[in-house]
Amino acid sequence: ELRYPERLNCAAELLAGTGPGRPAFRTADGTRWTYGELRARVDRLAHLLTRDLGVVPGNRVLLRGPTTPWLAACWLAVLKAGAVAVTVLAQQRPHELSTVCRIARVRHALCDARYVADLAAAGVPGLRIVPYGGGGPGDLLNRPAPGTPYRAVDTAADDVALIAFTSGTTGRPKGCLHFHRDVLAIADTFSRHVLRPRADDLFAGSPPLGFTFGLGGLVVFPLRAGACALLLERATPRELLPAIARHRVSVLFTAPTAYRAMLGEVAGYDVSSLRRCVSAGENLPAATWHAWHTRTGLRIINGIGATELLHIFLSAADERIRPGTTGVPVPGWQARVQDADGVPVPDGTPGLLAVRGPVGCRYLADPRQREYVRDGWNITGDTYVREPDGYFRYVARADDMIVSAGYNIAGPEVEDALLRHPDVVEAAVVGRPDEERGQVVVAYAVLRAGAERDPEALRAFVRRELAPYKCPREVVFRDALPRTATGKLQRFRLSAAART
Ligand code: 3SK
Repeated sequence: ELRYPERLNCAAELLAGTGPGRPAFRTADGTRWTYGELRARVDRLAHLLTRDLGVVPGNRVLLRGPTTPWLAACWLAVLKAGAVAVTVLAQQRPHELSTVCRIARVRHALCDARYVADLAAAGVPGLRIVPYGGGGPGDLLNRPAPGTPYRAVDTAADDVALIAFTSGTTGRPKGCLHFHRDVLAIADTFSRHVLRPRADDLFAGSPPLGFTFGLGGLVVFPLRAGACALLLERATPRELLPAIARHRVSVLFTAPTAYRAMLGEVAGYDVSSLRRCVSAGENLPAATWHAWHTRTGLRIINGIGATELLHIFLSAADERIRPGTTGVPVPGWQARVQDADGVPVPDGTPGLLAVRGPVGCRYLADPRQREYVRDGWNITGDTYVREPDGYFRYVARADDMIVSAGYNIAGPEVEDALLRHPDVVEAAVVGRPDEERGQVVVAYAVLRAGAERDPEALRAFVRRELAPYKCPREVVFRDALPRTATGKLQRFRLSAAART
């Protein structure tokens, strides 16, 4: 069981203990910050927040910008000053930003100078926008600030440290409150027991810091381990491979889509520095795991997490990895599969994944709390099977189940089959209402460049892989699939398209 002192400031904890000369952050253009420099910059920012901006403990401060050391420093400074970080994605548009500010009652925003326009256009009444970087008027980084250490605000372990927003795949945002102890708990469970980082590791990856997958993997885990993170403003699959090779990255965080996209080119890069590859954000098909393993010799650590629970709670590493499964409960977490009434179902039977552990879901003023937390269990909205050996296998998002002529069809199973076709790069499967069968299966596929768009050939391929009732009635080719800013497939858009 994790035990933290009653009074705890997680930013102060994350910054303490590592020698001042050790590397903390690097960037692709050669910037290097040591822990000593990071601490000094965080302290200057915290002084400015308190003295110049009048931020007091409990105030919610919006943070917006691409993944840079300054964004990470602002996040740490807000927490060190006892305020609450509300991190959004750089790509979010004005109306999304205004919704977040309204729900979270944000009054201050620290915004990368290059991203101020959209935030200003959001027109949030009373919001004070302070740009950082760029050197323009009012640049936070150019303000004179005391060079003295900032004494961290004496927060309680269960004071709110951050509000993470999730729109899931449906588009109605919910703010998830997380405590100071939660931030350390994700490092002391998944990172400590599954990832097992070393102080000489260099972390990198694609998820932005506005997505808790990225916040954990690129800030919290490296700092808790006294390690270094390469913070990449641009981390598309194309940019990741050269960065891994050039900077000798050892721990990689990215999503299945990116692993698949890198397969074709990975042989052309020296990725021998990698020792840990983590995948989350969506289901990792066994085919992708094997293809990456064949090309690199690396065993991807699959995991499932949730913004509601801050980070990964089911996973496995090394020899415990079973491709095609997500893994087992991370030490400190419990998981089970249950029916709609909350009764556990036997092993081998699909049901709702329910988890509990050191971090729980606390939606900010949202009645959907009652749906997510039932009898002390967090119901993630995923359908899973627990195998008799205790491994959890992903079946589908609970609402992605397609029911056709009485058959339950899990979209991801059909997607896996499509992805086994050598020409298919991305696949998504949805149900379309059908008078006769209730629903029929519609597949959307992205093919590798130059491949022939032949729907019948793909349908025949799936029929060879799966029971005929799972075969898509229709295959639609797209250049790309619709995804959220954090890379999650927007299945609802495809479902809507399939209906028209
Ligand atoms: O979506 C996930 O699997 C995830 C993983 C880690 C942290 C947060 C999330 C939402």
